[in-house]
Amino acid sequence: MISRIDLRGDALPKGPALRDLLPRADFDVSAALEKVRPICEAVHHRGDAALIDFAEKFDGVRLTSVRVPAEALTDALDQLDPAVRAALEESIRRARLVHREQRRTTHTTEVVPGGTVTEKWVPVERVGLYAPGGRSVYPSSVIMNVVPAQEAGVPSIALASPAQAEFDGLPHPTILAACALLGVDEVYAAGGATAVAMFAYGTESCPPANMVTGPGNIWVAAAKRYFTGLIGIDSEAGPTEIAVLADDTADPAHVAADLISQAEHDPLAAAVLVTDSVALADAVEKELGPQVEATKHIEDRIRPALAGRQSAIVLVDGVDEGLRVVNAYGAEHLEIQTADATAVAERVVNAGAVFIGPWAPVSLGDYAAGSNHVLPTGGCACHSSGLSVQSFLRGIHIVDYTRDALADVAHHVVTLAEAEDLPAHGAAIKARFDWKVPGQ
Ligand code: HSO
Ligand code: ZN
Repeated sequence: MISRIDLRGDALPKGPALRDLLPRADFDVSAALEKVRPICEAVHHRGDAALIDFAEKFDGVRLTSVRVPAEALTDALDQLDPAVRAALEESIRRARLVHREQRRTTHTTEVVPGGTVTEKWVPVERVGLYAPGGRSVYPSSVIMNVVPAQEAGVPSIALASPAQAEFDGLPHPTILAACALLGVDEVYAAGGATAVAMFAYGTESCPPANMVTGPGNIWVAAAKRYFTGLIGIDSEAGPTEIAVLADDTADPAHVAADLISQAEHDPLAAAVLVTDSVALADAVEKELGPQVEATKHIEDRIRPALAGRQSAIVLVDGVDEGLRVVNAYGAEHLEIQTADATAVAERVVNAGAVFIGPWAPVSLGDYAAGSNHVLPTGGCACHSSGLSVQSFLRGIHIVDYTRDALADVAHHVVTLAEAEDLPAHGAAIKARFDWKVPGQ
């Protein structure tokens, strides 16, 4: 069901070649780009009318309005199962605890007497959040997007999620209820690339946003790439990934359950076990069979995900070699299930989020650890972080120099301007000192 990659002994390459040996899903965003272009153009030119036509075509329902009426949000919350409501509230509470501490304070550096640089953190003014529908209706992702935006102080937050034919063209009721719980009242029924285009360009009913965040399929990722430069994005999220670094102290039943938990998302989801224990590899593989049988999304997602080229059991000589592998892979989620897991986790440098030991499975982080579950995929953990308050802030440098402080450094500025053959830069300094630059 799952392939093996044997990187024991000399099979483990020393340098960057290692990354090429590791499994990864085919997720070709550039190929999808051409397909989303006409959709984005139609939304640009025809606004709401295009959104309504696309909802009919893709979601099978004719909308009377793209904006979701306020009563639909309160109705959804009233009808929400109380246990689901309690779980969402606890998830929100924990996420707020963590994200609140990510706020940044304004900081002033006195570079020289009379010369200061202040870094002021300003939230993005308007953000459009996307919550998928269809295969993945995740109110938890609404929380993971809204909470950091709110804690960052974003003044205008709107959310889009696909129209659902079975709910009269409204987004899924649990998505609406999550919005109501979070105090987000500006919600649109728009899906995939059309939703990203709606936020990027704005339409009659939806003002444009400065930034779009949120998970989605390849069309959402392609639309985000299409608009890069016009709007900010979080990341081009690809299929979810779990890597587990485990030794013979790990419980194979737990490791198998955790691998399956993320394979459940998508046939392209990646489940990777890195271990120095052949006994554990065999035991996990044995566990996978009955555990997969006992769960729900077997044929459409879990089996293809585990059997796909993106998933594997990787055999290594020891935990040190395993660390090299997981650092080269840069998993979205990385579990450390080894002896002294805390010390091993300290040596991880590339991962979206790290889960330490037997009591911190990825599912906990998906819903209720307090951590964010919008994380870099496809190896992007090597250069990017998950969604946080920081994602919604801009740091603005404010430069404040007195005459004396400028005079003090003027000759250096003029010298560098001349070295770069930009004399007008130097002239802007000289003009302030009657063309006589002190120190020259
Ligand atoms: N594991 C997904 C998030 C999620 N899981 C939502 C359940 N619902 C990507 O981090
Ligand atoms: Zn998940």
